[in-house]
Amino acid sequence: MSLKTVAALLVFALFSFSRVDAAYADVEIALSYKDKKFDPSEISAPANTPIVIKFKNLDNDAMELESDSLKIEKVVPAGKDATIKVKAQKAGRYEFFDEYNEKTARGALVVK
Ligand SMILES: [Cu+2]
Repeated sequence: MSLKTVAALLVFALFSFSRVDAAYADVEIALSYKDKKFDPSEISAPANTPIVIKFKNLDNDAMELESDSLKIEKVVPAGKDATIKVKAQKAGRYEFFDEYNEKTARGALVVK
């Protein structure tokens, strides 16, 4: 291969990778927790797209963000942030909760 061919292939490869990256870009969702409630209590995301939840625990107590269907289990101390990665999901409604206040502190991710 000539140097020109190698250069052309490299450029092509770089282009292909960046296109793949763009197609699978994560979606970022802000979610916070205060006074034992999620804010907002319902978040939404597109189907088949990896999700990054930028979470803030603004409460005075530690909490444990948990979801069986989304396979999340994360203790977040009072006043701390957490970045939570969720795999791409099919359309549906996925509940999450604070395990320390499971009955009242509930929210849902709606994927469509
Ligand atoms: Cu747990």
